[in-house]
Amino acid sequence: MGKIKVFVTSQFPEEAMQLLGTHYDLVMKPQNEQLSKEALIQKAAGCKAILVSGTRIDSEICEAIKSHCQIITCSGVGYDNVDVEAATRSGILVTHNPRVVTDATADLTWGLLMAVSRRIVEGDGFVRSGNKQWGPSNLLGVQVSGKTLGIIGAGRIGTAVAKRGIGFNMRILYTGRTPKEAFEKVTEGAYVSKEVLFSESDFISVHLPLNASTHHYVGVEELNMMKKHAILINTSRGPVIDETALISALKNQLIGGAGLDVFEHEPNVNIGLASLDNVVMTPHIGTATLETRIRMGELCAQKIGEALEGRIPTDCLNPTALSNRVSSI
Ligand code: 8YV
Repeated sequence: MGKIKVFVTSQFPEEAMQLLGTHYDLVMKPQNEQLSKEALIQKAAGCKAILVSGTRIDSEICEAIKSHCQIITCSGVGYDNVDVEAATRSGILVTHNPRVVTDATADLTWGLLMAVSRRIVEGDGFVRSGNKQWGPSNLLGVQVSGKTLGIIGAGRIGTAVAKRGIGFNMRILYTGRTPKEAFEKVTEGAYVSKEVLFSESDFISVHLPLNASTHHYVGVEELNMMKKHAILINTSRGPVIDETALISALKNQLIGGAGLDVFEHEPNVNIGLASLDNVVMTPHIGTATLETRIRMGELCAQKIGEALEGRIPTDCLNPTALSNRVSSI
């Protein structure tokens, strides 16, 4: 019998693809092409698993693939692109990778924070342009050390970002639904209201999953609370910030700047952001280190194997889906 077919929606580094390819017959979604729902269903036909990175898997797709697909494995920690309830109804297990993404994403968060606060991208352009007007008042940025860092979402990545702030002698504030003892133990951070965090922080980093309660968590009201030189960083999900409100606040210099790795309608980026010097942007590369991406591939291969052996895979979001599995699989 040939290898089991697995549908892969995004090209991972060669090492990860080779590893996956030793176990499975990989069916690739055409890269940089918006596949229609019907075309995706057709491409995924006969595949016992789907390895997904951002591609939307809705209830219609779940219903169409349930006769052969046993698991949808999300390459990262976020799974807002998958209708998990629909997958459960269709008997399809869904997994994600909540731990492997932490350090790479926290590192990039700090990369954006430093790039915005110390105007590194502007400085690079300044040097490359051959501008000779160097001097003590040139490209003045915002001091990071000793300032206040506000963390929205005290999960693994928010905690890792805060721990890095300790090295900069920062005062750590955090907010969220409830206080997190584990976060406070390793960061000495103080749990405060959303209002206090937005009004007292010099740097705010957002680490929220995307769902109905976090959509536009940062809007006009929150941006108006921020200090004039405060900097907002988002490496979580674009729609947690009202991008139109953010552009207005940046243009009107209500806040100091923004570092963004995710966008409300990515890969389409609001042209209003591209025209601003006080914004540094990257194309959703929070986990884009070779080590992390290879490990993500390894973990997805492991979880596919667990599911196809009839077990509940590690980091499964919907184990009850097993009881709804189509008997013909
Ligand atoms: C991307 C992420 O899924 O972990 C997440 O939720 O957004 C990232 O890991 C990954 O980089 C593939 O695009």
